[in-house]
Amino acid sequence: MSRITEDTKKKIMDLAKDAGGILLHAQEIEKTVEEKSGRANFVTAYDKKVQAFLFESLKEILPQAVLIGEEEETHAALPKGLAFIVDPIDGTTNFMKGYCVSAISIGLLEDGEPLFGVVYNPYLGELFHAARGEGAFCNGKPIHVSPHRLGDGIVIFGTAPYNEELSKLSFRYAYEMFTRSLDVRRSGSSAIDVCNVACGRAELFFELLLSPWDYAASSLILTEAGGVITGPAGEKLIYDSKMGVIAGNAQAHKIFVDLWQERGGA
Ligand code: 2AM
Ligand code: CA
Repeated sequence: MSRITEDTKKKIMDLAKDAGGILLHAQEIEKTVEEKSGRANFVTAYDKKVQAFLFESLKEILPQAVLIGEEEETHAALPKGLAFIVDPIDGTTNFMKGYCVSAISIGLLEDGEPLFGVVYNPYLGELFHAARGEGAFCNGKPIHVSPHRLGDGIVIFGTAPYNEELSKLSFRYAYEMFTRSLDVRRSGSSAIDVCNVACGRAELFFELLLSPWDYAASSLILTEAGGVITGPAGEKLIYDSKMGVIAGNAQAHKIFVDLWQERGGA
């Protein structure tokens, strides 16, 4: 039995949709862009605005939960008990460019493990959600990872543009996975990518460095959809530091992890 009520779940899902409206109506985004540390790492006034909007409501929905969001100056340590881990805009570079592939991501964790997750893509009006032990859904309909083998599948990858060494390695592994699949894709929103694997549109996703707010919600959606999500060597996901993320149906996931282990991650 989930510890959160249907009413609470609905409130969080409605909030993600309302936040999506802010993205759809955003104007003159490029004028509000600031660079954060490192390469290809941006924030817009809208990232901050959406986070403030989410935090204000989440505080009312579950006052006992700690709030952790990408756009804070300093992040609270992941506590025992309840914590929201929020990415107000996953796919900020796309958002700046008007590329229309970005999402609101809200993960709720209990004792460091995902309990509930919502990813909302306002451009397609797709709301993915999952509660631990209760399955995964897209717009209320149950979703499941694809039954297809990697050889008949699509691989989505992220390029980790903010880390030169990992970017090079990402392209090497992208080529390796390309040769074992039908083709590769790169979207710019890892939350949407993992949800696309969860609903069977692709068989595998990998990105060699992500932050907990990128996968706090989507990782639960993926596992509740019957998929497997770990670090590149098969290690358990953690939600209090950055790590690489490999998500797939069991067969596709194993092919990546086996290759990574065989090559010692090189
Ligand atoms: P963002 O758009 O919220 O920043 C694209 O490669 C994926 O990586 C997106 O999910 C993006 O999330 C995330 N990302 C971008 N910059 C990052 C950084 N410096 N560290 C970790 N993940 C990052
Ligand atoms: Ca973000």
